[in-house]
Amino acid sequence: MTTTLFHAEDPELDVLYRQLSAGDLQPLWELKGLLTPEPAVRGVPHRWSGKELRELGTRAGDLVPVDRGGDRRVLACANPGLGGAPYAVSTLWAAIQFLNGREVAPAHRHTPAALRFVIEGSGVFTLVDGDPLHMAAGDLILTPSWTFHEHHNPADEPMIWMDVLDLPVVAALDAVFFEEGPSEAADTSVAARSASERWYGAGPGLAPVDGPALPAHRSPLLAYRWADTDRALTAQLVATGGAHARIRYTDPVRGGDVMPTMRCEIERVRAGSRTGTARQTGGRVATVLHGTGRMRVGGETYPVEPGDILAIPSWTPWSVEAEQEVDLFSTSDAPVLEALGLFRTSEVDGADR
Ligand code: GTQ
Ligand code: FE2
Repeated sequence: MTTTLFHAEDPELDVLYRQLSAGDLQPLWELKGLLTPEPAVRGVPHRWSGKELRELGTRAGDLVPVDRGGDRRVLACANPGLGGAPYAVSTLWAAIQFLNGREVAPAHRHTPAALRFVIEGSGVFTLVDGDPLHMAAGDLILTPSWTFHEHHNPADEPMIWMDVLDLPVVAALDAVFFEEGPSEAADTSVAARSASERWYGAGPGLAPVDGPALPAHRSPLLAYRWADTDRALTAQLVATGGAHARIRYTDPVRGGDVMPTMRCEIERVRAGSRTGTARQTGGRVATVLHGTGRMRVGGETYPVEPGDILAIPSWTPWSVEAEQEVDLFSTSDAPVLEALGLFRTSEVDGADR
């Protein structure tokens, strides 16, 4: 197969163009849209309704066994601007995962990193390299790159949660590896608290002196509990007396982002107030944990309620307006852009974002 063939009026140039094509070469002067004044973003603003995600996830739970397709019953959010790619924005996978009562999604590991954020329910626990992490509403659970993970639902009720993965970034770097986990049954005599939390989740500013070696590229804490997050949001609103609080989930020892490719944040917007509008390079996916209101993303305005997932593409201004107090969790690929010196932000109105 030869590369694109360009044409020219000038017969000699036209010959050159044919030779270039045969030689797998392209003339830059004929190429459009490479060096754009601002990012040419293919993803578009989008909202997936939480109600619909729940209904369709439940239907998949009735119809599809869990061992089909990567051993996970997952519905991927496919941004309508991305030509059918199963990505919420060009750099992030977002999905809902549905696990029926008594089901197990077996162990595997992959180089793309994942996180889970729970909107409602509880009961499932995820084993991350053998460490059991309970999942309940408002919790953030990490499954970093190349850690074995499996999901167990010992309860009778199904459970649903949101997954976010850096898969598009890892795929773009041609660095995807995957392998199945050990097939022997995991130890499911589950401790009340994960080892990661016992060592690193003791409390603000308290780190073990002789703890297990810190993992090189990610937080040693794998579960961020809603009770702690809620307390931090509440305290920040008291501290500022304002109507908008924002928290970043961090490595409790070294202070950086929880994983090298994904930044996790949560914000609370008081009933009746509105955030400023700003934008940043890199994609973001957000989900509503509590509350109702409206989100503006680019030129779109979406009414939002719990469970909704929103795609906020790179360099797209966005803001939140709360009717009832909103708690909004979001993940962005900001750490990647920062590491590469490509992170930019700009306020569109209001300093508050
Ligand atoms: O739970 O292990 O949404 O491997 C996509 C790929 C979830 C998982 C996803 C996965 C998982
Ligand atoms: Fe996985």
